[in-house]
Amino acid sequence: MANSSEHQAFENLESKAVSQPLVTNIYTADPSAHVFENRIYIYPSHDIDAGVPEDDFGGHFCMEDYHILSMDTPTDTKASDHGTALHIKDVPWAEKQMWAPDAAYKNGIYYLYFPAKAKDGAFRIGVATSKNPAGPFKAQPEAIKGSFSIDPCSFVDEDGKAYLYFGGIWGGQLQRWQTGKFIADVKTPFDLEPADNALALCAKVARLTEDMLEFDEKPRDLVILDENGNPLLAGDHNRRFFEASWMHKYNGKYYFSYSTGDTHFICYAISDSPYGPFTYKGILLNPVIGWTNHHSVVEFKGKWYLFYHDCVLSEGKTHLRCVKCTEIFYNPDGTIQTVNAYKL
Ligand code: FUB
Repeated sequence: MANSSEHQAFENLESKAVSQPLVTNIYTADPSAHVFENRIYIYPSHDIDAGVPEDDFGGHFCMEDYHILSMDTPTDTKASDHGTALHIKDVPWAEKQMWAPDAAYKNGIYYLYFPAKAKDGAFRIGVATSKNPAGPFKAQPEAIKGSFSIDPCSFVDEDGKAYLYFGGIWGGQLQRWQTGKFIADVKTPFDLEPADNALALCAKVARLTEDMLEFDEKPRDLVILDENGNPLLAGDHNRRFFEASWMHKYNGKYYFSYSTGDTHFICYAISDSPYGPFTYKGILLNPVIGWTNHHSVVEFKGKWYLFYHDCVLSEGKTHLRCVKCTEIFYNPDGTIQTVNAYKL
C-alpha cells in the first residue's frame, strides 16, 4: 500500500468482501474448480514473491509450481492444501512462469493442463497425468504439439468429447501468433494488438485426442458476437476476450466465460455448440481488488458456484492473490446474476 488513505480505502473494501480466502498459508490465484470423487478440487496458480519487478509482460507472475486444494463442500470456509503437485524443474520443456492451469478426468486418469514459458520465450501448454485428483502429476516430456499462449481450460462434454480452450492477449502473447508463427521480437505487449475498429482477437478451442494428450485438430477461433450478430471489435474493451477462458454447460447450452483484462470484468457468452459462435450476454463478476480477474464455474449438489481470486490476503499486491468462492444464481432466461465480490 502506497499511503495511509489508500490503505484505509483498501480496508474499507476488504471489510465488505462477500467471501474469505480459502487458504492463507500460500498465495493462490486463477482457481479452476471441479467435482471429482464427490469432492471439490481446485487447481490454482501458486503465486510467489520472487522479487521480479512488475512489467506489462507480466514478468512478476513468476510461479514455479502447482498446489492443489480440496474441500468437502464449497461452503467450507477453508480448503486443504495437498502440497506440491508439479514443479517446473520436472517439466523438461518449460523454463518459467507456470500460469493458470486446469484439470480434467477421463478413463481413470486425471489430466493437469498448464501453460509455461519455454526456452524460446513463447508460452506453450503442457499436460501432466496422475491417478489421483490431488496429484502428484507427471508431465509429458514435450508441450502439446501446436499449442501456444496461456490459460488452458479443459472441458469434457456429455458425449465424452474433450476440448481445450485457451489464449490470452498482451502478456499471454496471442497477438504474437496472428501469422501462425511466434513473433519473438516485440518491444511491448501491445505492439501487435489489432486496431480498435478491427475484429478482436479470439480465444482458441481445439478438440483433444482420445488419450487427452494432444490436439485432435488445428485450434479454431472462438468467436463472440454482439446482440446484433456482429463479432466483437478489438476496441470494445468492456466485452472483448482478453484471457481466463472457462467453459461450462447449463440446461444444454454452452457458457463461455472470460476476463476482459484491462477493464477487469469476467463476462460470459452463450452458444448451442462447444465451438460457438457465442453471443455475449453480460458480466458474471465485477472487478476485484487487484489487476487480474480469473474464475471458474462449477455445479455441486444442485447449486452453482463461482471460484475467483482477489488480492486481499497481500493487501493489494497484484501478483499475490487468494482464491475465494461464492454461490451464483441463474435467471429463468438462462442469464446469470452479476456477482459483486464486495457488498455495495
Ligand atoms: O496468473 C497469471 C495470469 O494472471 C493468468 O494466466 C491470467 O489469467 C491472470 O490471472
